[in-house]
Amino acid sequence: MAREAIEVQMNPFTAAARATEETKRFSSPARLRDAGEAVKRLRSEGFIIVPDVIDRENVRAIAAEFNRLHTNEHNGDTEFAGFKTRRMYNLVARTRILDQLYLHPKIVAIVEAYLNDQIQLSIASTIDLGPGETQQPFHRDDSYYPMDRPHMPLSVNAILAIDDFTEENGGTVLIPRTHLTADEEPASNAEIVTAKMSAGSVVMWDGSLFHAGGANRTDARRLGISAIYCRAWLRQQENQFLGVPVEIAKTLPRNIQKLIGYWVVNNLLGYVNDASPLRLLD
Ligand SMILES: O=C(O)CCC(=O)C(=O)O
Repeated sequence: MAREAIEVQMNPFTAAARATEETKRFSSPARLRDAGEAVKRLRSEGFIIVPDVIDRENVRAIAAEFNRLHTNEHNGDTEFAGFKTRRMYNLVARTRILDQLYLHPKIVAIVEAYLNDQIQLSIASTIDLGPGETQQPFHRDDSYYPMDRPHMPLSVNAILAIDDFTEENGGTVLIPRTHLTADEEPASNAEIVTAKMSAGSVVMWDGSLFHAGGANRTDARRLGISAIYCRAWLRQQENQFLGVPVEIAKTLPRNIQKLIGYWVVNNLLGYVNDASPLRLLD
């Protein structure tokens, strides 16, 4: 047995034991290196747009799937959720059509290289802005982690555009560089950038960046799919263990099982009877 493996068994708190955690990445070292430029921009600006992540045919298939799944019951009942915005949660349990997004090699490599940590899916939801929707209040996704700001990046949101995102139809609005500040709210004269991108592209931002869904001034809907990833040792926004019934969890691809939390983190977090929770799915 390798020295490190023995050490892990003996004492999970040693440097060598902790170093073995670095093997828990979905991305190859080459992919992580390729993410370098995107990571630099995420660090400095707080957001990036990755063009053409999902091809047209798959975008059309995803649109058709949510046309089927969404009903008007999914409209919000607060200003934050949007009275004219349909949202559907717990998507891992509902459809397999988004596995291609959750584990997209480019997206996952950017998240892993940026957080430089083991990651998990915190929440996956649709955000479908209806005509006449007003702009959502600016907010930071990671506000539910009560830490002094600025702090280390904890999460990355990735929204896939199923319709083209424009200034008119409610493309996400972002306030550059606010992930680096401790401000309670954005300055009234802050620069605001709209994520203008074609369907199939993805806008990604650090969970500390101020942003909001834009106002939809068109007569068509604007559908985005949001996948928020976070460090694997944080509490997920959605409770994936209850949200995804175990009968479904057992049938998921291995990396999706890991991504929703069936994996040991930092050698000690999340095990069952001293073994990986994955064993319970086999
Ligand atoms: O739909 C968008 O563009 C962003 C929405 C958002 O940030 C949220 O609902 O928390």
